[in-house]
Amino acid sequence: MRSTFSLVAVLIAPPMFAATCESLASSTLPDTTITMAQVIAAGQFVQPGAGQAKGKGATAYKDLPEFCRIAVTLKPSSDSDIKVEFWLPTSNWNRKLQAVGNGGWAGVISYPAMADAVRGGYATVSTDTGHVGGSGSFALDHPEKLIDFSWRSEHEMTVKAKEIVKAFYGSAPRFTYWNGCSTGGRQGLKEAQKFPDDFDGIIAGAPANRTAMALWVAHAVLKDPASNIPASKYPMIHQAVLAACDALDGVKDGLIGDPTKCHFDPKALLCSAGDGPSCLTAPQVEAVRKIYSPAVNPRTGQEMFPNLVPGTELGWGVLAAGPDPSANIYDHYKYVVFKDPSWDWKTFDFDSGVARGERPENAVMNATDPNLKPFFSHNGKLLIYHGWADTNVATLNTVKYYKTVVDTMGGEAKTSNNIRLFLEPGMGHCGGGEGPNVFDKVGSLEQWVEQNKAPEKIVASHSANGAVDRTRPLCPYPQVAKYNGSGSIDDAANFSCRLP
Ligand SMILES: [Ca+2]
Repeated sequence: MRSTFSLVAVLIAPPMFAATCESLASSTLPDTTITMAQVIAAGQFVQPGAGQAKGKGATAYKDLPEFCRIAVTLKPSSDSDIKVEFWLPTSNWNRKLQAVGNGGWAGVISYPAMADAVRGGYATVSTDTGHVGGSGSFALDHPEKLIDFSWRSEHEMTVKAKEIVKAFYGSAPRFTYWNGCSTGGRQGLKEAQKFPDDFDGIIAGAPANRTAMALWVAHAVLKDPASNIPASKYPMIHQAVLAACDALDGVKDGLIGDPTKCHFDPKALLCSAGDGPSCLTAPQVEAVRKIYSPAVNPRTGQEMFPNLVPGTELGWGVLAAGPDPSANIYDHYKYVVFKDPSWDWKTFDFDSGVARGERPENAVMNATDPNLKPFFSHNGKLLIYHGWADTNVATLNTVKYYKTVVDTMGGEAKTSNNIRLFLEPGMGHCGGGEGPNVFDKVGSLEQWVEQNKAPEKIVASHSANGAVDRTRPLCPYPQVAKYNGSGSIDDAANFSCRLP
């Protein structure tokens, strides 16, 4: 009996592996050099490079399961030098592939995000996007490397990852997902727009898909010393905004549910005489007004880039601390748009400078194409999220993109099964902040893709000192979370998603 049972088990069990990890070193893939193929024992991964120096070495990865680690260099153009790693769990693979995105100018493999994916049972892949280091200087005189960063490395790694998965496990992934925020959000949008067949589902958080908002804020606050706003005043301004707008959503909870409804005039904080820690000088009032106002073309008066909203004040240091604009954006204009490392942001003209940025060779990073028909046609799902207190990427920029897609694709009824936007009151850039900011993005997307269960709400939590102190539903835009009128305002169960 026992031998019969064993035989049956062998016959019905699918082969776990089609190849050993080490044997994948001799795989042949186009434009690809395989530089490593080895099994990393459970808990033994050590992050190469700077991460170790920052203390992100062995301890951060000691809970990782055993996986097959494959490193390659891709050369789709003569100037390309794209590093990619594939991590394939050697047991309990969930038969899915999760590609993970980058932050800022990338220049590094996203090891922590890969680790999260492998812990969840996914095969995963990440790229450094074709250069080393977090500056945009690589793009100067290297148009092919700029293309690698903008979209080619992500697409190429995904195509190769599907091949590697098949070679190792003997079957293609049942589902393939993208998970990224900031630059990773932009990469996700670019994939949906340009390579619609790469993914079944895409998570695009706070997509940095096109902006000069950072230069607008720099011009408003940093150009004239009189307009500088000391960081010590951010909390004071924030409290004034909350006093004016917190209750507009029906609940006094320290959060502004819909900042577009908040019309706070900083003139209310004007110092009666001189300057002081709890008031703003006249030039500071004007600077704050400009932060809350969209960037406009000085010649035509046309709005060009959406503004930061009231409620973002605690994060203004990102763009307004000075003495220069945030490096991510400054680098873009130095190395990509003006191709001059000594270019001075103070000379930027919001008419000709923006037009220059829109020239095709300078706009390769933009991910603004609203035509997602090919992605929707194969039932791809795009889950976009963005914190309302984000100061790196304007939340309204994402709202604008979402609306453009909905309009282009025939209205909400026709698009809500393929694209949904979730806005998080009080959440910062990709996470953190005063509002609920931890939520199961991947699980929500998977239910949508695999069970056709579109996310009607996603419960998010906020923690302090390691304990959850508030939960709240995130709602598909344009719905917002409304208090039902009774029960704790810290319990998601007492809120419903409704149209404002
Ligand atoms: Ca509120």
